[in-house]
Amino acid sequence: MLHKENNALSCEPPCQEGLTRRSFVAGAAAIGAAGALATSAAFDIVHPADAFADDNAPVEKRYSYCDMCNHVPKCGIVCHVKENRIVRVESRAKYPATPLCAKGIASLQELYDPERLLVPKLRTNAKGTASAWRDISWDEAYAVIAERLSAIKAQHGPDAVLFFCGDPKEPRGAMQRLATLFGSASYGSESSVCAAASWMCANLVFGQNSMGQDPGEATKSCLVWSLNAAWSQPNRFNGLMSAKERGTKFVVVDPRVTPMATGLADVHLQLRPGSDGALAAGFINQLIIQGLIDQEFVANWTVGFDELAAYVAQYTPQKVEEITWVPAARLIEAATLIGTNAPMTLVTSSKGGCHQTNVGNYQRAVFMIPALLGALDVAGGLSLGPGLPFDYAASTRGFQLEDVYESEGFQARRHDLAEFPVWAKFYKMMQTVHLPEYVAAGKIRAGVLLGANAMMWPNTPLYQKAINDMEFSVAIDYYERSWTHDYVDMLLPAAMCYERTAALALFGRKIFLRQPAVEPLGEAREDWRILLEIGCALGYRDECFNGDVDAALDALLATADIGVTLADLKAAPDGYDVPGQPPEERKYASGKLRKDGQPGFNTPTGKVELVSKTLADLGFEGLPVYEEPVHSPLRDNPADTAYPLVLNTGSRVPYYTHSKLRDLPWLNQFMPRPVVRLSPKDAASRGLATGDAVRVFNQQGSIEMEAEVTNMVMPGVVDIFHGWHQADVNLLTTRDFDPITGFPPFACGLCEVVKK
Ligand SMILES: Nc1nc2c(c(=O)[nH]1)N[C@H]1C(S)=C(S)[C@@H](COP(=O)(O)OP(=O)(O)OC[C@H]3O[C@@H](n4cnc5c(=O)[nH]c(N)nc54)[C@H](O)[C@@H]3O)O[C@H]1N2
Ligand SMILES: Nc1nc2c(c(=O)[nH]1)N[C@H]1C(S)=C(S)[C@@H](COP(=O)(O)OP(=O)(O)OC[C@H]3O[C@@H](n4cnc5c(=O)[nH]c(N)nc54)[C@H](O)[C@@H]3O)O[C@H]1N2
Ligand code: SF4
Ligand SMILES: [Mo]
Repeated sequence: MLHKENNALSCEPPCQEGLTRRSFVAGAAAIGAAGALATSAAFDIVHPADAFADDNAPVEKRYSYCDMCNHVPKCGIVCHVKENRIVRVESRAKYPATPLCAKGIASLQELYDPERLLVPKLRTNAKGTASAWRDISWDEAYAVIAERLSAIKAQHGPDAVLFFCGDPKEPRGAMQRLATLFGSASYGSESSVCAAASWMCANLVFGQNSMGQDPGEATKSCLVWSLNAAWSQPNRFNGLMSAKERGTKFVVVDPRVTPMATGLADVHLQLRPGSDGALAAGFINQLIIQGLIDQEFVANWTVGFDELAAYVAQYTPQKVEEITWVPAARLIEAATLIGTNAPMTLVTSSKGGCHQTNVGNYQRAVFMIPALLGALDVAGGLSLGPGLPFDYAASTRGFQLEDVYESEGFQARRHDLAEFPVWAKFYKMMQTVHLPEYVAAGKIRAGVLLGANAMMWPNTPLYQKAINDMEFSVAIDYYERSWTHDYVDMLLPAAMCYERTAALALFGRKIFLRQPAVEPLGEAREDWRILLEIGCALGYRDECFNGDVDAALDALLATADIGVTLADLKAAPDGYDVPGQPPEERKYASGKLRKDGQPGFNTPTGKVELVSKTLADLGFEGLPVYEEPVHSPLRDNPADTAYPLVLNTGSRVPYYTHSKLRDLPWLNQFMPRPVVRLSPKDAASRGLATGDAVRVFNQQGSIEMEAEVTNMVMPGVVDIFHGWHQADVNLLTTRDFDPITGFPPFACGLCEVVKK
């Protein structure tokens, strides 16, 4: 197993005995020149690179952007390059997302991490045990992939091959194109558990994907429902703080005392995780009772108001307090603050609020709030309507071959249709949470797994087994990770962000092209190139541009049909402004939101749906009804009473991204070991203090970690970050999926904590 124990790390570069700077630089240059001959062993001495750069070598500055948190868009970086090695990174001026956070600064340690995967590898022992590999050439890798995938396709059809991207967003366009070329309707991504629930709920309510919108100059109040941008999107936090300085009022809904709550909130609603549906119903009820609703908008542009009003009437502040633990007076205060400071805007989260068994209902209720207050598509509110034709991963539907995947019968072959009909209506990608079931049933037999991590799912071992049981799988990653790659047949080394081009960075109508700052180390190749070359090996040479990433990006831009070419982007290092009209307000009234040109919204009724027709037609409740989480302290379920603490997992920390970055000395020092955060009250009643070794367990599993006692967490709740292989919290999270979105309850399980 390649992975180091985190507590064995020091902040010092590894010992370089016997190696002078001169000999190292010469060796590195030779390796760079030899390119394909470089081996991973040769790079074990490189850590960190800036310790070895020749001080006298000329420095060249090259522009890039950081991908350490896989955000779209990313923070701008200036790389200081000496002899094909980056010796310094810093924030990039004239770039919309900046400055760098700790992870961005540590990106050099990731780039030159001696444990990076740098050579293609083919398994030589049985899957499911500690891996043994044989180094292979790219040509051999592609030949094996083409032979195995083609054979499985010939015998079981194209849908038996899963094309999957984990958290990395940049390769999505190339991956979906490859899947479609292969003819597989089994394309999926981490969106199965991230963000897509929120987009879908917005779409059900007002016919457009949304996660809300940050305050603009005209915004008077902002409802932040569960985002902790200070740690999950630091570049965005600056903008929110500026809005605060301009006088925007903030309500923050979060179970924890986050920097958003302390830095921004005029009112902080500290709710029990998973009880959001009751809080949202109570919030709407208050807006109605206090007469704060925009009557004109509601009368003309919504359906179902009377039913909604009748439903939420039961959610009095007192009842909401019993369910959510939010004091009644706070709820009233919060609703008044937002309802009397128009225009308001809403900010939701791709994660904190999505991971609940009730998300398909509760997030709809949250998106109804700006609609009820008339804050849709007005200055300072939530703008709607068509922007540039790119998706959030900077690809276009045209490039992904929309004509083919939308063609007759293609989507009807998807494996997830029966379980997740609402999801299937909105997304041309599988909801992949039932992967173990699809593999067990023989529906999926092979996988191209890019940046995939088995620990991202609830009940990890089931997904490890699913990957293990595939007849063939290939993973593409920066590292060998035993918890996932012990179950795959082949492992391919991916180039990191400073070594690659694709995809594009978009900020509204501004587009940035990244050009590689340095050549990839070893034999690593960029994700887009790998996917295009797999396509070539499978026989789609023309459609995959002979593996040429620049040609692919040019084609992508052509499908966007905005008159921009790759050459235009290359000539505009400070970003290319796509000419266009300034955004217009109230497009729903002028008919500019709908494809048919009629006034209204892109919903079946053409109105904002307070009762969803789509859901009602598919046999679901149309109203945003609240249901307790499947495992809840309020359910009085005898099987759960031994686990009195609410388990809130995955709240982001500033120094790690999911399962990544644990080995980087500059970051590892902040949280060297996995911790469970709990309140002083719960710690005292269990005789626990910070630093104690504890066991956290529930009906499903048990993990061991260190206690951290903190007022950040409310009594009755514990907080555990995900992605620690030595204490994987997804051994404790359950597979109780929300029936509308398919999302797992990462935020609202149950557990108990005891001293070891
Ligand atoms: N309990 C719990 N579970 C969760 C969550 C939670 O909050 N709680 N959050 C969920 C969410 S929102 C998400 S997004 C997922 C996280 O999704 P994951 O896919 O688990 O994310 P990572 O661990 O960052 O990355 C997966 C792998 O991709 C590799 N990698 C990173 N970038 C690249 C790249 O550009 N190219 C290639 N080829 N490889 C790359 C990394 O080395 C790593 O091995 O986890 C989900 N799981
Ligand atoms: N440093 C860092 N940054 C990241 C990532 C990372 O791993 N590390 N991951 C990236 C990804 S893929 C994602 S999806 C985003 C996520 O970005 P965020 O959504 O900001 O991430 P979280 O911190 O998980 O969740 C935000 C807040 O939700 C709260 N919360 C938890 N449970 C509930 C609940 O039941 N109801 C409500 N209302 N709030 C709840 C948590 O206390 C937390 O403070 O971050 C991205 N940025
Ligand atoms: S927030 Fe940090 S990790 Fe994310 S892109 Fe910016 S610098 Fe990189
Ligand atoms: Mo995510």
